[in-house]
Amino acid sequence: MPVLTHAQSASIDTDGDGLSDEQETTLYRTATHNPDTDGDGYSDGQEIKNGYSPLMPGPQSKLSTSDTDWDGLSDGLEYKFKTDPTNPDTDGDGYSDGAEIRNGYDPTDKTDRDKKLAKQIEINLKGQRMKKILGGVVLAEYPISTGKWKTPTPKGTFKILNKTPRAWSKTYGLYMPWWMAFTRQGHGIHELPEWPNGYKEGTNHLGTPVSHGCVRLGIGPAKDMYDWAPVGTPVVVR
Ligand SMILES: [Ca+2]
Ligand SMILES: [Ca+2]
Ligand SMILES: [Ca+2]
Ligand SMILES: [Ca+2]
Repeated sequence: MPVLTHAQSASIDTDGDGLSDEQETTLYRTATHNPDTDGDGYSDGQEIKNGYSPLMPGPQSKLSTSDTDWDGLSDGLEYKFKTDPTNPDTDGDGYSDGAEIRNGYDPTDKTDRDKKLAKQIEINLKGQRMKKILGGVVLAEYPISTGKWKTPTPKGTFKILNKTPRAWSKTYGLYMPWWMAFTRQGHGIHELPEWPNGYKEGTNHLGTPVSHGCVRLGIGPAKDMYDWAPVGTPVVVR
């Protein structure tokens, strides 16, 4: 038998399902000698390509929602974090993969159970979207409203400077729930503002730049980001 180079062995696909043996063994945790691991009539390769889990049968088994090992982390995110979707505690440290990701820890480091993954907030002005990123993996993406053209949100790399659950803007006379400042000039991330008479800005503004330079989030995402991002988290605006 001829000796194969690494590149050749990485491309071997014994069961012809479109995923190499190496991918099946080290990443997807599917069978290398069975093209349809979950037996639902769709090959492992087809399922990955179309966003379905090759480990869970049926048309409801989307990568984004299927959780084969019930550890709180979807099969799709397990693949992105390179954890084992069939083992609830990949690094065997007593904390489930889902709990580690929720709390910002590395679920694959066997030697250091306290190793954290880097958090980052990415703001896309053109797309009016915010990304919640942990260890280079996008955990969530939310619609936002940034500064209108007269008062634009500044581009650049910043960080969360301070946080307060319900800030008051003296300049504009409004409340800014779940406030996180990221410039010294008063730019921050917060929930859709509320006026003292009880009026709250409508969610229809999300996706359109209408603010005075701040980054507005909807009800739910604003608190999610507030609870998730500690002071010091990098904020990249582009
Ligand atoms: Ca294969
Ligand atoms: Ca299948
Ligand atoms: Ca899982
Ligand atoms: Ca663990």
